[in-house]
Amino acid sequence: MGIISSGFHGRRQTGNPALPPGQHETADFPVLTAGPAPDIPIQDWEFFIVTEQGRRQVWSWDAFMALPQVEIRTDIHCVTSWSKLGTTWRGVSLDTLFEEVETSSEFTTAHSYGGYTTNVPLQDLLDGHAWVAWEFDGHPLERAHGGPARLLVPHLYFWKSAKWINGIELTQDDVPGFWESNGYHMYGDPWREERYS
Ligand SMILES: Nc1nc2c(c(=O)[nH]1)N[C@H]1C(S)=C(S)[C@@H](COP(=O)(O)O)O[C@H]1N2
Ligand SMILES: [Mo]
Repeated sequence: MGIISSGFHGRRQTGNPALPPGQHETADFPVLTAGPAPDIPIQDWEFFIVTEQGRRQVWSWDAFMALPQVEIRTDIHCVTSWSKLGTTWRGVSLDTLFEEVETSSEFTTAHSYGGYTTNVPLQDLLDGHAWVAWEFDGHPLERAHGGPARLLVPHLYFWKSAKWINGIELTQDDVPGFWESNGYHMYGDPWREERYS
């Protein structure tokens, strides 16, 4: 038996195997927002999931906080080429939020307060791949970074992690969101450098 080694190492090595191609590590946490940051008081905050049939589930902040909370340690990758390694978050798994949702849709649109949207296939939100996160590095998520809570889908470029998340809409088709309508890739896998379409 030979060792399978060649063939998958054609890409330029960055030196750090945790860094996807074309990315560099940053220690700080840049803020990237199109437009002003909305201000959502916790008493007004809610999170919804609406199915293609129009069935709607809604959580208040208290109901959301009563759900099982998990700690997430993950790397994040922004399409503008910075990556931040080993970030820690706390929040609720989308698996928990989708527990009672019945759907035959394969696609979703994440909706943010302020109007930002981004499309993510349903399977990329499930099986431990995505969270609604409200704590970063042991502190409540700063408003500039999406507080009170943001979507966290760290295996895709960070524009998919919608800040100030308000809810998830299940859609029949893959509908481009804000950046996807402006030339960003429909899927956004950093390991395949799916930056622009
Ligand atoms: N609601 C909303 N979410 C958003 C954005 C935005 O403009 N509005 N920008 C996206 C982009 S392009 C990136 S790179 C990340 C940046 O998150 P950060 O500001 O916490 O670094 O948020 C994403 N989520
Ligand atoms: Mo971005």
